[in-house]
Amino acid sequence: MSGAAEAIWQNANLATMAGGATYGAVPDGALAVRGGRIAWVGARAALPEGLIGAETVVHDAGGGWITPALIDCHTHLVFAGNRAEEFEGRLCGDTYEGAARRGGGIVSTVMKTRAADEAALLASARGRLARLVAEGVRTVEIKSGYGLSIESELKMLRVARALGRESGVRVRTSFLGAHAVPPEFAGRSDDYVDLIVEEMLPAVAAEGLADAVDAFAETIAFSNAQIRRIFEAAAALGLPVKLHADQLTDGDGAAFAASVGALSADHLEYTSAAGAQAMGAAGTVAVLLPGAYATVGARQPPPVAAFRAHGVGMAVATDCNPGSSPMCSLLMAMNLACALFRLTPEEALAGVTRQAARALGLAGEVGTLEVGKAAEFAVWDVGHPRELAYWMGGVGPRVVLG
Ligand code: DI6
Ligand code: FE
Repeated sequence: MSGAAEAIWQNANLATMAGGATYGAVPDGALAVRGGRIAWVGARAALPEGLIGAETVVHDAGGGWITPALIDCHTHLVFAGNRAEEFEGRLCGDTYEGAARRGGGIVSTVMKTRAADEAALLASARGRLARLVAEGVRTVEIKSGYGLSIESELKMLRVARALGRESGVRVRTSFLGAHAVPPEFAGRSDDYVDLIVEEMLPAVAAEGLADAVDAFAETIAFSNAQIRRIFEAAAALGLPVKLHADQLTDGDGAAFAASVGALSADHLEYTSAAGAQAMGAAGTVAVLLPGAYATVGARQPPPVAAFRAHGVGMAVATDCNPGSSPMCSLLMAMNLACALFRLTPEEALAGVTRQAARALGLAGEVGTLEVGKAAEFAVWDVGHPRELAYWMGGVGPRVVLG
């Protein structure tokens, strides 16, 4: 610690999410910021005098709660059009897989996304990002996967990067070329995997457009053997991997993700106890997506008890996408994770802070209120942090820093 802080926040309760007490709570705490980093955090009574200088701006948090800024670690934020018709169809007896098999589903969004230019994609995603930001989100993961051709995948990722630049939000991109088999490769999924490995991934990496590589392991998408090839190519390029696993069927996706050291395995409704155990041993984070669970009308929640038993960190995210989760509210995702998956409100808040940071490989940078981390936090006018998961949306933070 050297010199006075630029800013100090006090008259606040801190939910540091850094362990120790429940919520890592520090009642009547103080938080000091220097050079965009958290310089000091703790009980106000213990605040070192030297931190307050002539230039230090002292903020009054009004007795509210300060949490780390929220992190949405799984979104498909960039896409064109919407699929309200498909939603309606499901309510009249259709299924998510049925629509996909008939050329609807992901492929119908692919057609619209291919036809849209960067400006149009940017404009529609900008609105969705703004809704997340209004809830205190400062880090968002954005996947490609509605292009499924070299040019269109690059286009999506460029839009994601542009969104980060223009908004100041930390955007982490994931290349999801293996999201669906594009129509021109129907019946030739291995050839499409060749294209991903030999051309798409190298082009994406050459432009520095991906921070990670993702894939959809599912009977209607790609096999673990196909995805292994993609993940080997990712590893050769130094890119971490994550996996859409066991969403609609148990494809042994969790254990597969763990075996390749994936940062996260996501969805996981059909994951077995053995899969949860493998994830625990590997340190792979379980990303729970209750918006998708609710929207596709799934019946089996992810094995939360097994995740707890095996020490698997659980993140919570919106999965914002036009098909299975048309949701732009991370607070709503927290509420649904509690209501539908029985997470505790503390687990839900950890799921959008500390665990979400781990799922993105950003645990050293964001996700908790700890000295040295980025000074990105939100001030909430709530009496207790459990209210963030309790309200069904609508509790925006008063201030978001960072
Ligand atoms: N699983 C999902 O829930 C999303 N992608 C995936 O692999 C759905 C994407 C969509 O339906 O457009
Ligand atoms: Fe997804």
